[in-house]
Amino acid sequence: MMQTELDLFNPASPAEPQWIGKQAVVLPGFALAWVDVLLPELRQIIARAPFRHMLTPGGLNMAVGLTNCGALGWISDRRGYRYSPVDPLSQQPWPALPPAFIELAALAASAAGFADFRPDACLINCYKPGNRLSLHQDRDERDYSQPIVSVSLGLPAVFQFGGHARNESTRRIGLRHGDVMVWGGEDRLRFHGVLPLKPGSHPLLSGRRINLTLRKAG
Ligand code: MD6
Ligand code: FE
Repeated sequence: MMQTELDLFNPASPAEPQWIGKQAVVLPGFALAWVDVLLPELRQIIARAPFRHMLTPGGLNMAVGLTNCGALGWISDRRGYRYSPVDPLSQQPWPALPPAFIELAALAASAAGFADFRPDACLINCYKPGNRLSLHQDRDERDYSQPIVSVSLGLPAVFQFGGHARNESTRRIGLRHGDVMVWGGEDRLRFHGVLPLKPGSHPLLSGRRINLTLRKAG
């Protein structure tokens, strides 16, 4: 079946919010003005809590590199998926959420109609060419009434946005450097994933895509 792809890659398309659900929106370029602040913060976080390939409960290493900042960090191992206040690699608390991450997330959430969003966790994913994220739901957080704010940096990716059952058809959404996606409410538990990253070179992040997802986990 043909799938329609939102044409966010077309530079001629307006940088206006693109609603992809009743309570899910892409804010093209929303984070561009923040990149100069976000990248140095990211470098410091990664120096203390490096990207690693976590083990799935099934015993496979995830292809996407992963780390966290904030009071809680999302982890996976043989025992399952959960949030932990401690980095299992260092046995230390995760690096703190930089104030700029919190401000950006709160501003984006309010632009999407979610007032007073205050994240306590930021999952940081690092994709290399060929890496994908299979369809999943985000359901390890305590309060599904809180939205998720996702910030895309580096190489562009194609995001899959599905329904409330794994077998429902998915829509494809192009996400570029600086795009922010916010989703919550009735769209909060939709299945979603990322198609294999195409090779490329980004001026700031070279051959990588980094995605931040800011959540209220606890
Ligand atoms: C990614 N994002 O874009 C992976 N989950 O690399 C997610 O899995 C995600 O972007 C929930 C809400 C927004 C997201
Ligand atoms: Fe997710």
